[in-house]
Amino acid sequence: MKNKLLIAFLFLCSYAFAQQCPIIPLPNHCEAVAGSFIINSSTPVIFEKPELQKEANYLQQEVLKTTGLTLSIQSGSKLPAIFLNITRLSEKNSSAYNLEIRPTGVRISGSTEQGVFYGLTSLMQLVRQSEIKNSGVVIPCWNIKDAPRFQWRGLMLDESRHFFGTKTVKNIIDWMAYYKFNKFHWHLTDMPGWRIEIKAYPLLTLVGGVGNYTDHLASARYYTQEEIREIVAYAKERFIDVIPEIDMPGHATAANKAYPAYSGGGSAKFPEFTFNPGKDSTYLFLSAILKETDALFPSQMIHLGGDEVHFGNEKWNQNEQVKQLMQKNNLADLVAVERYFTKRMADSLFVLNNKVLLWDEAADSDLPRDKTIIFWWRHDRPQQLKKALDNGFPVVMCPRLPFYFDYVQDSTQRYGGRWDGKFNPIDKLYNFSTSTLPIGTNQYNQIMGIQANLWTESMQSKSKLEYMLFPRITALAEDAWTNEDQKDLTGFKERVKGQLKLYKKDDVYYYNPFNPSQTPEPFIGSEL
Ligand code: TNX
Repeated sequence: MKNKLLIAFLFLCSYAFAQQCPIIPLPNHCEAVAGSFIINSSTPVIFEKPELQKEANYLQQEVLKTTGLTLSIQSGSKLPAIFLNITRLSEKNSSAYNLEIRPTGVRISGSTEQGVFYGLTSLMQLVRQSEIKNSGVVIPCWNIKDAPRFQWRGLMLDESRHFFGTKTVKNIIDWMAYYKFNKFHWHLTDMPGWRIEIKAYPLLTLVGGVGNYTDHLASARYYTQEEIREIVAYAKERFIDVIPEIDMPGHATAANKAYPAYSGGGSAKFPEFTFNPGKDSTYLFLSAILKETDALFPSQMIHLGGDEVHFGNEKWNQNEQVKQLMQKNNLADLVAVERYFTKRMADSLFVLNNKVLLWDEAADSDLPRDKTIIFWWRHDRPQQLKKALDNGFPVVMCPRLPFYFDYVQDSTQRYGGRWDGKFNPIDKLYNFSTSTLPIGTNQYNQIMGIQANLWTESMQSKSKLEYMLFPRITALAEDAWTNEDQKDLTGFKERVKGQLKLYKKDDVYYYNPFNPSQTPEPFIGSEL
């Protein structure tokens, strides 16, 4: 009797477990329905609005890539089939979608193409986690109604410190799409290297592209404008905007190596770190760079950095041109000079109808609220978040703890950052909550969303990059997409286990939080 009860209990448990929605980020409504749907090579994809042809084709390609099955696009309404449609959903969010899977067919609807795309992504997550049998891929039936919590679901990649190249970037974009991210912030210029081709100033890449964080003599690596266009188009097909960052007036060392005429000097630790804010020609030089950058990125936003200028602006004090600028414009100190510089550069973006994006050093600037976005990164200074919000700016949250992916994820790891001994394990990332932050009840609409930053000082190789990104990207996705009251760490961890299998299949060098010794930390020679 006891045994029978136990068996019945275990059966019920496994049933309940099987009913857990395996999708990441967890949809906001996910209900199991009896039965399953079989996708095989005779399952047609039928799109009911002509603008969905691209999405239908994307589904064909993804299914082929991951299962080997060849779906065809058909018209009509014959079942079984996968239907894609645009209809007005009750949910107002333009990224909302419904995904209904029944034994007789699959229906994905969204109010926009983007919504339909997210429905497809959820379907693909189910496909990838289902067994492929002779009859095809058998996916359980679900009724999903979903919409994102935040409109900014971002990841930043630093390619100045180390350069990874088109193939790796496309691969990251694929995973971003898989987890419903929509902003790729591309940090293309900094101290070790300048990585974006600018036709008006070829030395930026020919000279400024030489070297990286661990080898200052490494041959020049950078993206040509053609490669950038290719990556931007690839991201666009996946509803991801690419936002370039051209860091100024600090972190400018690589540019200054190429064009020393515009350098404002640096410090002993950070030589040639700044641009010269006292020279008109600096503004002309940088504006020309931004004009070419704007033409490459249809996102109509450029991140101008603006961080850590005090690391290397001490020479401004002795610079005659800066002194004159201060006198002429009544600038009391170097912070005022920095602000003057940022305002002038922001103006050259506004002329191009671009928004200016800046790190939280600009939280109390007087830039226009409707054309500026502040990135709160200094977790130890929540007042910067508060200031930005009180000043009316939209804010993207990426505090170092827990959103810096260059920080290690467990206590035994040797290569990567820490803050005061603290670091960023996946649980902490998952448990991030806005409720403890200084956000007024009427300020939540200014929070655009969340982003993690992959600074790459400690990432020389693709495997190290992947090790830092996977599986933390899943927790980030859920922070950005799923409503806070839906989150559940235990269920999340079960879902992550399903993702680790995919990483293995796809040759992704992930960190295994459940068995860290399984995938050892990649060696970073230069840090020893
Ligand atoms: C701070 S975040 C930086 C980066 C570094 C990072 C390392 C920010 C705006 N600046 O330049 O790569 O810390 O964790």
